[in-house]
Amino acid sequence: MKITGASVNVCSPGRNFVTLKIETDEGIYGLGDGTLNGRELAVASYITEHVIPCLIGRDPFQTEDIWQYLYRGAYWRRGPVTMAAIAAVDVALWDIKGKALNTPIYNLLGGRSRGGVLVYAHAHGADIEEALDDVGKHIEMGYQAIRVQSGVPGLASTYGVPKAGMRYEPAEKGLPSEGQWSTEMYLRHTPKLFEETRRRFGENVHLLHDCHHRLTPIEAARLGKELEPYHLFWMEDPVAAELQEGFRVIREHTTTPLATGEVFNTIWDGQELIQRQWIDYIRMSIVHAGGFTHLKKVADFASLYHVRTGCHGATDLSPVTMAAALHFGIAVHNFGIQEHMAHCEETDAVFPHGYSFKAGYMYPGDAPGLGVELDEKLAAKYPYERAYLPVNRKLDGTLTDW
Ligand code: EZ4
Ligand code: CO
Repeated sequence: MKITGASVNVCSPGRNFVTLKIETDEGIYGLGDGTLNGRELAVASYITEHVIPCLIGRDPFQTEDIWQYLYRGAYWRRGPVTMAAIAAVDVALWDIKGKALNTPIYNLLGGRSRGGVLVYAHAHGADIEEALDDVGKHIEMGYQAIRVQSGVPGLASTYGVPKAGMRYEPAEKGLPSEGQWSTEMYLRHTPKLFEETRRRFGENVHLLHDCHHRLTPIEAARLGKELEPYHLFWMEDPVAAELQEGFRVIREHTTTPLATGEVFNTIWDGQELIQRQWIDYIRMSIVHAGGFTHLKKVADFASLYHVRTGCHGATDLSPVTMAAALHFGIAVHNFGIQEHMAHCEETDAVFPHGYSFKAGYMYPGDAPGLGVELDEKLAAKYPYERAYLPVNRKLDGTLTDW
């Protein structure tokens, strides 16, 4: 089999997505997601201008060799743009492989290690009451694991909480909006949020929380300690993780489990975190970390150190990545949990898919390959619209992590 052509689709059914389609001489094609929130066109251009010309004529079954060719062959290694482009190619090739062999991708990754993929949903509210009502709604929907975020008294906006009456979608059209941040206010508020959540819902639901890279190690250590009575499934991204050693301080002070890595691109971003057992869950995703070929190696490495997977799965990871994550999650032995932030109706219509949700678990479906389509006609009705993630400032105006 030979690759005969490839094209990049950029569309915006509710939000922007970058999708690669690779075609072969046998009429089989594959899809890959290359969406990088707020930087979509950089990946689209990287793939179109620099990657597609090198793919034509290659055997799509050679996923390892093509991965190495794109990674080592670029000379300029790693980084979110490069790794999202490589992921788009890698996932499209695995989709082709599955379709050609007439089997779902999970069978090529080791088969089923479990019956379903445990997912967690997002609950949020402007204050604790609203957040708790949202937790209740998600429990009614069948979720067994729920991330809880709430507005912080005194701050005009907070990560993870939508504007009144809107769906939560971090990227917004137009230039970046500016959020406000106060660590003091956040640290005073957050233990109360979880105290109230446990009081209302008891111990029979997994609770998660995302600090979104905003604390210093010693601040995160304090929060982790104060959250211990509420037995979180994890505390996510307590600190920005460029400095992996920052996690050592947190780890020395608290038994609250730690998760990080949604912004990592390769194992080299989190190798020490895993090897030193400073984290419990690695959040790298298929789209931002080089596809199945790289993420499988990350998971196998992590398994040696009791670290489980907890892949990023916000709405900026397209249904193509969601399907990929479910094949991955059902197959890898050290799977932990999968994030599930449901897409809007427009997105689901543009990407018809076979995966499903039932009673807290998701299932990849049994279609050959990924089990996701791209309706190109419908996608054309939603042209790209420039959008950015917010930036964040402390109360005195200092730019800080968002
Ligand atoms: O801010 O996907 O855990 N989920 C997250 C997300 C990220 C966005 C960034 O594009 O942190 O909401
Ligand atoms: Co996060």
